[in-house]
Amino acid sequence: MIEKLEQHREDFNARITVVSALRELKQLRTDFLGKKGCVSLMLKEMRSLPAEEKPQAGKHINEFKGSVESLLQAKTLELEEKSGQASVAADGFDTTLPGRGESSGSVHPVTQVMDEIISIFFSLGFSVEEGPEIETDYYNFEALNIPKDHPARDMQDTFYVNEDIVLRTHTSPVQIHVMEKQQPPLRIIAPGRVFRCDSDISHTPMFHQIEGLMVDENVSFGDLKGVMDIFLHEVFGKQTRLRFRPSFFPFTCPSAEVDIECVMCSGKGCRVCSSTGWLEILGCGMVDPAVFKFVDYDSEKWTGFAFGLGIERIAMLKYGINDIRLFFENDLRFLKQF
Ligand code: 2NL
Repeated sequence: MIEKLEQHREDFNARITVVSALRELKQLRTDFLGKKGCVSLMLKEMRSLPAEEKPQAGKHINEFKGSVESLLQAKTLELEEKSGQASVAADGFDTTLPGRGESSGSVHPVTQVMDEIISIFFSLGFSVEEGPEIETDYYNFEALNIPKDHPARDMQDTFYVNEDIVLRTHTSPVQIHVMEKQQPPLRIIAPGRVFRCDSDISHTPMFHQIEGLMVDENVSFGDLKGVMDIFLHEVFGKQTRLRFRPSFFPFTCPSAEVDIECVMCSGKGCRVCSSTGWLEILGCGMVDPAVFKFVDYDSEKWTGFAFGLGIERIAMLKYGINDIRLFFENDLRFLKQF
């Protein structure tokens, strides 16, 4: 037994002197101190020794075990120190390299503009309402006074799920739902995704819209102009000139489109504004009494204004982006600039 122990000791000493990596050291520990290592084996063999030899053998084995443990520990320290000095440990892991670090995310430009617009209207007393992206024909068209033969319902523009169900083409249905449930006075905005079957440099089949609605006694076109004025000057700067142009929407009367002085050329005329000096920003108007009839509001008592705008278009003008599709390609080099 003693002889065998000495053999193991020699073996261990020979092996530990040539160890040069922590991985090899681990193997050495397993071979000597592991469950099936030689120390365990010797302790097992000890049981078959005559009773009077057992204490002596046990003492030697334990002493050997202790010395193996302390030698392994010393070697571990030595190797760890060396790996620090040499930068690269024998197993190829450089403990002194700087970490890869976490790159922080950024808020999507469309979300940033959306948040900014929401906070402007919030300060004017509007609250945010949301609704489903899949709608019935009634809420998306019928209740907005868009009759069956209107061009806006054309298959080319609308994604039909079936004859009666569509992907909403604007967020107006949200306002119809709210008016059905709530009596005036009302001041709401409805931000969200909308869908139209269209795709080119300035159209994507999904984009974001914010619509707004205010209904009360004596709400006038002057109120609409005042609110649009505050809103657009807040987004594009106090010095930006605005103009209201007569327009048409089935759900408002009278209707207008609002232009701002071109942000690229300050009204001098350039490619972005097609040499007109003006950029179309939003559509708005006084809610058509026909819409109020659908939601059972008394249009003798209540009047209201509504407006709608595309977020991506605002973001493109604000940041000078010339292709709407960039917003949805998810190229981080693009997205991180905002
Ligand atoms: C545009 C024009 C507009 C509305 C949206 C609206 C909603 C209800 C009643 C009446 Cl519930 N009107 N919304 C009104 C005028 C214009 O959007 O060019 N959007 C991108």
